[in-house]
Amino acid sequence: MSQQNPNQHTAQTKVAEAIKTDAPVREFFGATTDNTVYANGTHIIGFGFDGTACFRKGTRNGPDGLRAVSEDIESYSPYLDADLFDHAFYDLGNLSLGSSDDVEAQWQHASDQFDEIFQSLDLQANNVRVLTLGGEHSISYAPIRKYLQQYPDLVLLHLDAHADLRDGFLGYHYSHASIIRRSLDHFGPSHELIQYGIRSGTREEYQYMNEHRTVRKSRKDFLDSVAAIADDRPIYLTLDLDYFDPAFLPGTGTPEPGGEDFHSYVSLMKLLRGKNLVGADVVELSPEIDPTGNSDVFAAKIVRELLIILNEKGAR
Ligand SMILES: [Mn+2]
Repeated sequence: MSQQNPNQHTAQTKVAEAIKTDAPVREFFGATTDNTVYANGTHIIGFGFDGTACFRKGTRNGPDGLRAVSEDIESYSPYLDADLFDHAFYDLGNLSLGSSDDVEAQWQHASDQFDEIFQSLDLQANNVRVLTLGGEHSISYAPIRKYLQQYPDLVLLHLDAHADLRDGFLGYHYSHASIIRRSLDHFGPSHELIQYGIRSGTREEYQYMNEHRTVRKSRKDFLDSVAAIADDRPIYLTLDLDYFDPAFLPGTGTPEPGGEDFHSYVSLMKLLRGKNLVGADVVELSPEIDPTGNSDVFAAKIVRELLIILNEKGAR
């Protein structure tokens, strides 16, 4: 089944060029792929990097794994009673890792490319939303930093099994285990961090979360916190797929038992729909770890719901 988005040419105000990305193997859900950033549009970009992964790799193929299964799942979401094809969205392809064998150089190359595309672009004025697909969690650094710079009152929602607050890990300053810590380096006085799903970390990470009250410890507390965010306050979601229980989504590098299910995610999406979600990333899908392919399908549906919500913001 090949899907085509009938609305793919409706939002045509070009605001930036993204000419240097590698072309995607397949576009996501029939999105337009002409390496152009459009005003009032949601843009997918792949950052398939797994260099600092400590346990099991394979997230390098996450973006293309998602694109591959997107052809075979419905564009209509019964949870939101909305169709992905109600609005235009774009697939900018995959950032290039460059030609170096050094993993830090690869990460830097692709991060620089992300910066190059979006650096001079005012996301807010042009109503441009970016959904970055990983890759391991370290890839979120460039998009989160960009969003923190653009939105001085941004709420960073962090869904993950891991606290990711280490000050570097296994010698990597920008490790997948440090991504939230590195994001905090760019926090201003009105930024806010809300973490949920965390069930693994060091004593120091837990001390930090408890002291700064960043972590929500029950689903109800978490959903209440999201509901309490002012409707127009910008929200960025960074979603590590190991947030979900490995029984549902085993295809991830660092699985932790005791995770969330799809229904709790739907509850969050219904809440976020009434809020001002401005960008997101979905990371840590490793297609090769789950040969059944179920994890890819699960993750593609996670991305579909997010895309629908981001798209609706463009339609306002
Ligand atoms: Mn994690």
